[in-house]
Amino acid sequence: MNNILRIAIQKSGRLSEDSLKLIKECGIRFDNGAGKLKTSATNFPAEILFLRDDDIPGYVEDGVAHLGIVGENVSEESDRDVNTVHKLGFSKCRLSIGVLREHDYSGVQDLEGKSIATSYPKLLGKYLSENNVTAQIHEISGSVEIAPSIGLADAVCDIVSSGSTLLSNGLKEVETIFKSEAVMIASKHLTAEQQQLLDQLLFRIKSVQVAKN
Ligand code: PRT
Ligand code: ZN
Repeated sequence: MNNILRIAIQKSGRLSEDSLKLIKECGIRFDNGAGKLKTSATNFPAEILFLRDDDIPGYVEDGVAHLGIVGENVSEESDRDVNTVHKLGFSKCRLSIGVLREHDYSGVQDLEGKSIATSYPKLLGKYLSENNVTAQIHEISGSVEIAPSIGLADAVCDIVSSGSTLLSNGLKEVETIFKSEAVMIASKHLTAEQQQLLDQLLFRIKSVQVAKN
């Protein structure tokens, strides 16, 4: 167990395909039969765990997984004690604040005393306190963008990629508080063998990235 790497990736979602592709491009072969939650690589001492992205930082902190691929937004929000070892360049997005389009917004101070719906209370709280703004953070787990139009909150703080979800909910993007992409995170308690395997893997990942640029 001390000389294999357990790599946690998202089971199904926006990170899954690119995470699998990256591992395959590194020359690591494995059977990912449908519905499997764990699989072993056939030509590298590694196991792949398929998890919900939100669970990955905790598994890596606990050392149940040695490595994980996750959005920086999720890793930062989780506040888990892990090392971010490499940026992977896919699933780029941003965490932004949006307000109703008709709202006459002139700056972050306009959020004072307002309520903001988000699934990212820690990152939002940090941003607000850095900007000396006191606002009420309303934590909800999904469909955040609907909150202003149904009167649940004055503003939202959510992940934006193309911006079309904000637009179709009558919102405009007014502040970007965090820029994100997929990252590789690692446990702080790797054995010397695992660290060596991680170094090999990172070398392969960097070679793949260089070949693409
Ligand atoms: O089931 P599980 O918990 O594993 O997955 P999930 O549903 O929590 O996450 P998933 O698969 O939706 O996203 C995984 C990661 O992809 C996120 O943590 C981000 O790092 C990254 N990512 C990149 C995005 C987006 N782009 C994105 N557009 N995550 C979410 N969105 C959503 C956003 O929440 C909003 O509802 O898409 C909508 C906005 O998109 P645009 O293009 O309309 O602006
Ligand atoms: Zn999730």
